[in-house]
Amino acid sequence: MSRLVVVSNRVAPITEGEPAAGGLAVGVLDALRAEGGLWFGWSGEVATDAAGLPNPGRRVGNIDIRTIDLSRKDYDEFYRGFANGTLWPVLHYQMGLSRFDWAEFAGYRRVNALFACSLAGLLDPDDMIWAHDYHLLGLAEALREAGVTNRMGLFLHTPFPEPGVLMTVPAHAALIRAMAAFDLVGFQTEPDRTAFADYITRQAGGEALPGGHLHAFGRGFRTGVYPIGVHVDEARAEAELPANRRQALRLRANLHGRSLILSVDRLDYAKGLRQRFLAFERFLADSPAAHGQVIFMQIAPPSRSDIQTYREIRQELEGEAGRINGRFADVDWVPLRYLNRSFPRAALMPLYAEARVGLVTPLRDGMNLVAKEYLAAQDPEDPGVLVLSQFAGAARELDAALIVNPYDEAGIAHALEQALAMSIEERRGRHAAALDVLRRNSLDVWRDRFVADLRAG
Ligand code: ADQ
Repeated sequence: MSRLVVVSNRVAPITEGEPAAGGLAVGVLDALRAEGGLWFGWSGEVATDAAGLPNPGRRVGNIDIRTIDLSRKDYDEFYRGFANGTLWPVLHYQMGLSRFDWAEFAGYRRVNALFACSLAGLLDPDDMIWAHDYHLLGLAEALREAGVTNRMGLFLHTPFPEPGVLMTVPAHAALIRAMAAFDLVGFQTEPDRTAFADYITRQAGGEALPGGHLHAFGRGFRTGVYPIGVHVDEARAEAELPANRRQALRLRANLHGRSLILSVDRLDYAKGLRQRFLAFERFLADSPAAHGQVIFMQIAPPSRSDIQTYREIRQELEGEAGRINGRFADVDWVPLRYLNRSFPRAALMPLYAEARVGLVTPLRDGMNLVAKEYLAAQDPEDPGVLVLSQFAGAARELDAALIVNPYDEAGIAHALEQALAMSIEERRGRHAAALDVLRRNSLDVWRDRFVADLRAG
């Protein structure tokens, strides 16, 4: 059987026997552990003498790991610049936060070509290449230019926006042409796939054929929908494991029987944290009976903090948290706890299980694994309620959640009231329905379907 070669921007620092952090890392590791293979990507190091040559390899279990370093210019133009300053906001419909610079786009293409050239020397003829996410939209095109003819697939973890939104990126045509060099392009949801196909047919003169096949730029390729999932039973087992529950037990003791609303996100403007804080303020204003009875805890470790918009959102949230607490806190109750820190994934699961409400309200999200982890971690006999943004990919599957518009403060406030008052019968019913979906679309199913489709051609 052909070897699986996974390419992602970062190779997660993994240690044998320990779980990986983050959605992409968990999914990728899982895919590789199942049949072994090679994981290739950026080391995370910015080196002054980066020559694009792979660093010495290492092996973890049945996985070979190869990395390259980036230069400061690569990092600035590719990572901070086009990938996270231009593409990320547009992919999340936040065009106002996007900036564009042709030099940065050239840097993006240069780093994709650097990945391709370094990887080409490590490939066997029948290796199957699986690229991940918005950093590597140009990888297949660059590999083909380097003479590589292997099968190549891309899975996009983010949303894919409608053509009119994508076209706010001046380099949109070159980007789409590059994506069409893959043999298989996978999306989280059908609307994402349709938006891409719309661009191909309406803007690129291409043709859509049955079965997700597209024809454009003189070649045929396939698209598909592969919603990423979680290991359902593992999440519940982690939630129950005494070794993971230290923080959760401290939290429970400190809640004194109050109900907990919990949100967990990377600190990112696409996650809708500011709007969520304002919705919680609205809830407190509308529900005096909840004062002293409910605590909202937001866990949000900083990410990409060398990008200006990320520094701004952090400052803004600190201001809002202080203001809301100043307005409502009492001598023995602080309504909003804002934690700017990360937790080991295993410790998150028992925290989810403590929460009466999981509040997940991104403005846009490819999938949102926190929503799925929250449900998977619940005690089925006494489960909490998920309040979920209609603009998270997960909302396509989880209609058993209370679905809200993340821009509607009053609507979220109302959903919080409804969740906190929900009967145990209704909570059990919704939770059981959601778990059925999570099991059907587990992380294993995601991996197996993508790999099978890529292999099938
Ligand atoms: P993210 O934007 O990072 O992922 P998400 O899907 O929620 O968002 O995954 C975050 C992962 O990181 C979860 O597994 C969560 O447990 C973990 N995490 C979050 N906050 C944490 C904290 N404070 N401490 C420790 N761990 C934390 C991108 C896309 C998503 C898509 C995933 C996977 O933006 O839309 O669902 O990839 O495809």
